[in-house]
Amino acid sequence: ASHASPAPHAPHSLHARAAGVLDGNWTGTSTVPSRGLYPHQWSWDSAFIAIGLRHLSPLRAQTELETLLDAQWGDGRVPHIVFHPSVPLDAYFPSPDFWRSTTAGRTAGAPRTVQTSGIVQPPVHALAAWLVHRADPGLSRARGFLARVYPRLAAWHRYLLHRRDLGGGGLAAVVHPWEQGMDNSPCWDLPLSRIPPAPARSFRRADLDHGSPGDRPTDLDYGRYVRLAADYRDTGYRDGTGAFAVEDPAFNALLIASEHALARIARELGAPGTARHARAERLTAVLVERLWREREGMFFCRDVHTGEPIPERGVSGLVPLLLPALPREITAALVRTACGPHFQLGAGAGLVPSYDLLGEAFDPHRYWRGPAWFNTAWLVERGLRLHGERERADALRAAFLRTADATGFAEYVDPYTGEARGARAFGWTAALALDLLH
Ligand code: 9WN
Repeated sequence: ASHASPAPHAPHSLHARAAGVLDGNWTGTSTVPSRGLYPHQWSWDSAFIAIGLRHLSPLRAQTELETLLDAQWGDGRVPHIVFHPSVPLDAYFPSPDFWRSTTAGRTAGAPRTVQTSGIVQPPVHALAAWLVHRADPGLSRARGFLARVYPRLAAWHRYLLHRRDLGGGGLAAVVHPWEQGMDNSPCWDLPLSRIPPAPARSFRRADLDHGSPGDRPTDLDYGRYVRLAADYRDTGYRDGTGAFAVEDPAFNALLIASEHALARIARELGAPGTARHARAERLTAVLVERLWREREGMFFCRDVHTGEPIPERGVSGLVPLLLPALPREITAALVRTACGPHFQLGAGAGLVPSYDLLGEAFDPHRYWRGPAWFNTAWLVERGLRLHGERERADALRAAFLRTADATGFAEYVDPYTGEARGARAFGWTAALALDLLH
């Protein structure tokens, strides 16, 4: 634990303001990413939010994860959105009437009493559950927190490692850009180019009520998102039939990190965790074998339909740095790449751009095509610290806190200037700032 703020609980401190954001976004059972733009519960947001909330209220952090896992489907998938019934349908698109989880998702075991989306997001949850437990083991044991979440998290990982092994090589594939969480990353341009867009008049983009069009994905991207999601829904959310399938390094690295966390959870519950640790190590080797690019010094996505690597440098290709079992020469190469011309860690705003600064598709303002995001900075910071890169980790942490503070906890920022883009008072920015303050 480190202490970046001398007076973390002073009334107007960064700590107090971050806590204020999380209080303002709390609904009673979970936390919304943003009151305006994202007024429901999002899967990987909740995991990051729980990691910060544990420093304010371990009970709320446990509840955050429990609420999400209560919406798990019978086949093990954890939906990427859990809808709040009291929020008007037109506040966010796609809304429950688009996903129709309770009818279209019936065969896949969608819950009957809560409306959800039918796709998933990165599995940060077991890692979050373990960190939440560690914040207050007494409360966690008294409430039987780990005993209750363990079987659900195990089923979640089983779903990803079996039903989503669409490439047959042992990694999980995402079937929609929203699943990977970096919606309009240039990494998706090639596989998305094969998808005929749904007509623009067939849907209404509620996001443009809150976000500036230049900061958000384009209408063409949205047409393709809608087509892919509607096709998936129309098969009853059956896996293995869709036109888009990609093995992504960050998604799989988070699954592996969470598998290590599940091993610790198993041990805490009195079962040996050794088999799970061994599996996480095997998966690390598979990740390297399938996605590592020695020449570029980073991981690339792989298009399952062509079997080819996708030649774009996204921040997702640096996230595996957080894995403990990576070979030393790979962690060294990742650090060199992060600090090199494509990502310039330590320069500009001091965060990590979401995409190659030298890439043709680079745009400093458009969402995941260049802006720096705080969750990826947190993940890279963790990786740097794990592999002994203390000075670089300290600098990244300082830049994170400075920028979160200066932007009112922005959703993302211009990677050169640190200027705020997207939503403010954003959930995971506040939560992860809190985490880095402890
Ligand atoms: C679609 C909630 C989510 C994040 C994603 C981010 C954005 C949604 C959107 O917001 O995606 O899921 O409407 O753009 O890309 O990572 O989880 O914060």
